[in-house]
Amino acid sequence: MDPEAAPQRLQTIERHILDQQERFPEATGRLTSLLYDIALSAKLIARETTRAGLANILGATTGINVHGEIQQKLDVYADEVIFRMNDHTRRVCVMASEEHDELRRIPDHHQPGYYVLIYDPLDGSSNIDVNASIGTIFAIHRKITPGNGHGTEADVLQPGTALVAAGYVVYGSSTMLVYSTGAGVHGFTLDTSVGEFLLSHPDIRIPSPGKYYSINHGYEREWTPGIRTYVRWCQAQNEPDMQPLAQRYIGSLVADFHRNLLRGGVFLYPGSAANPTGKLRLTYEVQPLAYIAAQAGGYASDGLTDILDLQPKSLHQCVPFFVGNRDLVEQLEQTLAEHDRDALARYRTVRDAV
Ligand code: AHM
Ligand code: MG
Repeated sequence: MDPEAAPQRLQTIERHILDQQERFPEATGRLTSLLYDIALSAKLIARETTRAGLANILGATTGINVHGEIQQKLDVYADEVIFRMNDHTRRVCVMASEEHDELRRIPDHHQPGYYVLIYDPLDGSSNIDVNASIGTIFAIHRKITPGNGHGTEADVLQPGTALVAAGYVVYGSSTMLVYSTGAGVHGFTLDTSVGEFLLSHPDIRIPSPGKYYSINHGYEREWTPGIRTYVRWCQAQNEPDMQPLAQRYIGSLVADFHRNLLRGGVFLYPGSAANPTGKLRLTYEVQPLAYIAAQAGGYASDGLTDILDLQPKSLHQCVPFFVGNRDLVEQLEQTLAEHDRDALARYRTVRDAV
């Protein structure tokens, strides 16, 4: 074999996480190992998602999850893989998942650790049967309650500013893991022939100007005047000198977010008059993606407040979610402030109710 054909510089995710850890001389390696276990879970999930049809694993179980949605078999599989990968390592004190109403306790015969792991095991799972991209989202906090015991709700319900790390995996035309520990955003592509995530997108910055706006147009009749005005602005309806943004919406949050992160743009999942908090969940969908966006130079808001500053009230709490290039999201906040004063006040009341 020609030695010239060897790759110039290969960095595995393990090596990269270890290098990041060296920034913290006091680090014990527990976070590094936890991230590595998440990467390993992602490989197992990717193995199943890529052969979903072949393995006859497609289709729904008879289970209904806490949100009343039919669980897909792969949801259940992904949920269990992540839990079992982390329930005995002494690194995690409690877990929480989209698929479970309550916190997931570390089994009594294992010792709880120092970190809190919150995850959406397989987001966008209604896309599985049509072979569109789906994703896993994860968020990691430190335990803040005293003692070495099990984590509690207080450990799970922390603001995004307290995140230690967050990321996502997108199972698409290839499998990519994107994560941050607060020193930029780094993306890795799974090389299935060697079974390793290799650094493919170092130090991702959201490009400017943004290219896309992403919203479900099917709900247009539910939109507030502010959202209508903003979408018309994205389309440059009244701005002859502005280049319109192109519209893209898969309906799979990780995939929509990932595309906009790499190409620039804004993703919107607003509330409606009937449902002012929208659909997306703060702790395991919105906070981690807001953290990644901020680390890549972007910004995320619920229309009123920086997402990272919100104090979650409950595990499955929903908030409106607007994320992308900072200028695009700030423009949205401004438009909502001008056009949606009453709707914002109603939303604020719901959001801030204890
Ligand atoms: P899920 O957690 O049940 O998979 O639902 C979340 C998904 C997101 O991936 C996506 O952004 C959103 O639902 C799409 O919702 P809608 O079909 O209402 O536009
Ligand atoms: Mg989800």
